[in-house]
Amino acid sequence: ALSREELIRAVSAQMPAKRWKHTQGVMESAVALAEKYGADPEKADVAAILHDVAKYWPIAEMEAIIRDHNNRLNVELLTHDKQLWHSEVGAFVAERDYGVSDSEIINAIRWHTSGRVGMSLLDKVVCLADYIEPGRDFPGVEHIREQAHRSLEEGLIAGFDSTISLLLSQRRVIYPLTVLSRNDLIAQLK
Ligand code: DGI
Ligand code: FE
Ligand code: FE
Ligand code: FE
Repeated sequence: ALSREELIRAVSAQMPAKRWKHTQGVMESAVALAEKYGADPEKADVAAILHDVAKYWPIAEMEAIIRDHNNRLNVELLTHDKQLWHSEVGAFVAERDYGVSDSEIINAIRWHTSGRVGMSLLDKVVCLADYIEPGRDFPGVEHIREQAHRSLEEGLIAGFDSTISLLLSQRRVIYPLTVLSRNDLIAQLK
């Protein structure tokens, strides 16, 4: 397996400097959330390093990976927004190209954009860190940060609400799992 330094070098080489800066922010926030909420900080760190590894891959390459591995990957994603593909492909390449064998880490990468029903503790930490990392400055991020102090679930509900609101305002298609994940988090608070 690669050392952490080798992993960082390989991943950072696949993205522009601003995306690597975002990734470093997610690493910092994911480790902090893991420590606060009792997840494994080392797993949070590795998942954060790799979460956007495929973000700048050519669309055709992402599509080819999903099609060629349709026994394991969700081909239905190809009928949805291309923005949703990089997490599925990222999880696959983390395992294939970077030797990550821990299924908790693979799942946290896979579900970091949409969430899923029954998110694991590590899924929640990485998905929320992606919203609140120090470099994020979209409207409403402060509210998500405040909710993140209360609980992972409150933070993520605020995060998914902001994504869904943005998609609504832009008249874009909402991936149904994003809504199901948000509803499931509300159910978990009851
Ligand atoms: O990769 P990042 O930019 O760090 O963040 P991310 O993996 O959460 O991806 C965010 C992008 O994905 C953003 O452009 C909105 C889009 N997205 C997230 N959920 C949905 C979605 N797009 C559609 N169409 N539907 C969704 O439910
Ligand atoms: Fe992402
Ligand atoms: Fe996200
Ligand atoms: Fe990200």
